[in-house]
Amino acid sequence: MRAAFVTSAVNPQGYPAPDRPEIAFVGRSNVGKSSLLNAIVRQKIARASKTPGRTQQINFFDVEDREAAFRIADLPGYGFARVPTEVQQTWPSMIEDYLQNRPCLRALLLLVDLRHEAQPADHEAVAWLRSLRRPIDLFLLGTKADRLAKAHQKVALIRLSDALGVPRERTGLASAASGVGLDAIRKTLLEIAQVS
Ligand SMILES: Nc1nc2c(ncn2[C@@H]2O[C@H](COP(=O)(O)OP(=O)(O)O)[C@@H](O)[C@H]2O)c(=O)[nH]1
Ligand SMILES: [Mg+2]
Repeated sequence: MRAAFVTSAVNPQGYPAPDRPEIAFVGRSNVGKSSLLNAIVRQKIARASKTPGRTQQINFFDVEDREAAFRIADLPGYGFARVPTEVQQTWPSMIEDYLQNRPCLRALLLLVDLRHEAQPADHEAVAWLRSLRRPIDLFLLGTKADRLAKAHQKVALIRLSDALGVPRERTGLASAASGVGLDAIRKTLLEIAQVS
């Protein structure tokens, strides 16, 4: 799998042409989106930030593999209290516009920290994603799995799956640090990209 940064955009005019299947990563700020993306493609393409909540644009990355080409959209994190109010108010309309109207969007990967219960912001995000005019496949990834003992990882994932109402076959463990779950995620991404 090879990946390259394409562009950052704050509105539809800035999006790349919708010329390949797109998969969006969503989740709370600091949940590990950028780190996971880097780990999946084994490259440092997304910046993992020390100042959470700063990325208020959509970052697009093209990914090529022998079997498929697709694009990952790294959406701004939600639910981080330290984001300036002004910014907090601008992201929902930008994200809503993206989710409602992006023609090549195939699936959403919702990232939730495996160590914690689903937060109110995660519940809100799921409810909101389910209220979109068009249904978009939703997958749930429990991130930073390395922080839990192996015996607890699956239990925590099932708890998140039940809490957020995402079927278990659409959930997975993820750790950028230990590599847990990465092969399964790569396989899922390729499957999504290959469905015509
Ligand atoms: N232990 C552990 N820490 C992680 C993992 N992924 C990310 N982090 C840390 O979590 C913080 C936020 O990561 P980042 O990728 O920037 O999250 P984002 O805001 O969702 O893009 C950083 O300090 C990362 O080093 C992981 O798999 N395991
Ligand atoms: Mg990030």
